[in-house]
Amino acid sequence: MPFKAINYTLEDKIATITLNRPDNLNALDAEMRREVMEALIQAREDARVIALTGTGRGFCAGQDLGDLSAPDKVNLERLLGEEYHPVIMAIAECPIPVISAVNGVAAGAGANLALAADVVIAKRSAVFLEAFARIGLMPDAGGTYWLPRLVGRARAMGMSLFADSIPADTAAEWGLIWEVVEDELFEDRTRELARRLADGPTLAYRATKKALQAGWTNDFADQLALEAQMQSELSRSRDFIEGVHAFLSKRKADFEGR
Ligand code: LHQ
Repeated sequence: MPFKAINYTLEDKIATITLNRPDNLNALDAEMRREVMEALIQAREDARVIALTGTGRGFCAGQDLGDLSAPDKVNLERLLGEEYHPVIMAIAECPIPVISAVNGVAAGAGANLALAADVVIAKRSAVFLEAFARIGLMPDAGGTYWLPRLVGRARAMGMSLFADSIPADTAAEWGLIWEVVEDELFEDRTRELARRLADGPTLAYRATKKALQAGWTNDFADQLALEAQMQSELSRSRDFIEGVHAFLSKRKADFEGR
């Protein structure tokens, strides 16, 4: 598929989407949003895991501000609803795991794009900033949803109001992200985690994502019922039978995602 603003590669069931406008820290323009969406749809068919990363020293600097020369004339509700939300939802509801491999600064909608993924890892030199207040806006693209859930109200509020850069180490300490990786080991570690997920029990991962998401709003009894129902479905999968047999035979399971 010919992409311009991103690169898309598929290697042994690992799809990698690389934001590729390094001169402006991979800021999101309309073309990039469209291409990321197309690549996510493609990857869901092709792969068992998706890695999202960026070229150069940035992961993503959020909205391309160069496209907002008359900011007050832009219909932001339409822009967000039609061009950002489908991408964010496609990541959050993706049936296969999505890893954000944050290779550098992640700002504004770029930070929140990263946070929509299931696993977020970052180079030690990377930073996260809810840059919105710097330009007179509030967090969008899912920020007001994820931030308090991930780091609690105090830190969510601080990140949003002060709009300071949060180093990757602090982000991990706060629970904003899963892991910090030394810069020189970053690509290898991304591949290693992607490999593990691609070899993992795809159906169980899909159910885990759904159940964890439902848990934000369900009460405890409903959540227990949901777990029992989904677990019962998984118990009829080939992967469950294989997992138990592999354990009893002391060998690595060969999960097929069925
Ligand atoms: C950029 C950008 C950028 C264009 C760096 N655009 N060129 C959604 C819907 C609609 C409207 C509004 O909002 C949203 C959601 C949002 O995402 S709003 C938030 C938008 N993002 C920002 O406000 C972040 C803007 N960028 C920055 O604050 C800095 O660039 C950060 C802190 C990310 C990095 O700082 P530095 O490491 O010092 O790099 P730099 O500022 O020198 O940037 C490098 C180049 O990238 C530079 O271009 P140049 O030609 O001078 O080398 C920047 O102009 C360009 N760039 N972000 N969002």
